[in-house]
Amino acid sequence: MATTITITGAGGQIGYALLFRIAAGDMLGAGESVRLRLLEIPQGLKGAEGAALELQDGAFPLLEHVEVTDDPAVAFEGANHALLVGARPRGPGMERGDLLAANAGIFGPQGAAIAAHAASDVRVTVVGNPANTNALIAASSADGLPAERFTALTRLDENRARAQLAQTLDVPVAGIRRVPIWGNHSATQFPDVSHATVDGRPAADALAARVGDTTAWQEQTFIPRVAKRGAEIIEVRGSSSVASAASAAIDHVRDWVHGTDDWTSAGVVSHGEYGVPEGLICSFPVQSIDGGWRIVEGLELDAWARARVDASVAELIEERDAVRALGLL
Ligand code: NAX
Repeated sequence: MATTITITGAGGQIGYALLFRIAAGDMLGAGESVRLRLLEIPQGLKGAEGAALELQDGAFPLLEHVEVTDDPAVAFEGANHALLVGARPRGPGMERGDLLAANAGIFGPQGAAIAAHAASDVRVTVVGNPANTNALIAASSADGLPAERFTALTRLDENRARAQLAQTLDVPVAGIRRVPIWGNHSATQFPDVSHATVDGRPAADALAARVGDTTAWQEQTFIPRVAKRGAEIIEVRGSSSVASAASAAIDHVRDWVHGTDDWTSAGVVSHGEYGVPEGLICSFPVQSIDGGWRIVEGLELDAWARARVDASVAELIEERDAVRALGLL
């Protein structure tokens, strides 16, 4: 039977980059037929309808059906996967509280609609920003669904970090593993190279040979480059990251379904691991085992790394508390 995938914000930029790769089988595999449900707000419907026409013209062998709607109840009906991409961007003069409130007004009702209408095995990937807190709001509104089914995308950050490390070491990115993202998908994120491997061997010595003082390099070069890569893309390209974001979302869902043979990164619910308050959706090093994300436990964090993780977690706590103060959580 075909897998039903709901994509919100499907008429937008990332939606356009995602849909064709999903239809081509890049996300679930070449043997899996898919049914796509595209959810938009009324202003975005034309964009989604246009994409649906092009999907039809792609004659994708794995694509069984496409439906476009602005009704969440219809969009999430029977969904096995929900990619929540549509979000309210920060407008002129908008304070952070306004942004959180506007997005709570989207992700709360969507979480409730997922709980009411989606398949019992539904897995939710939140891409729309602020992704971690949006995922928290959706999970909190989804009565009867375990919070473990709600994740926030931090795979783009990890892919960027692995690519930067590969470039610094002058090795192919495929050999670089274990560069987890800790914390929030924001400028406070902590991309952590301390456990990185190249072709299965620790990268620390090779890195020190290239950059000298590894901590100074991380502080001055690596972390700002990764954390501000979105802004760099906007500056160079003239618009935000789209294809790389869609590709990371595909990586995330594919690994969630098919498993990983090493660590990756995802925003998942904390059960108190590494002292992160229970219930927050925080990015951790994770592995996908038997269809679920497991946080990699027992890693050493030195005082410098600990402070980085704590700063990003503090931001997640602030976002949660701001939404709570508005009575939206
Ligand atoms: P676009 O503005 O091109 O598309 C967003 C679409 O969402 C629009 O078509 C809009 O009509 C729709 N939408 C808005 N509210 C909706 C609702 N309630 N239900 C359904 N659809 C709704 O933005 P795009 O470039 O596609 O980016 C989408 C989101 O991804 C943004 O929030 C962006 O900040 C976020 N990103 C997240 C990344 C991550 O790694 N987690 C990286 C890329 C990106 O910045």
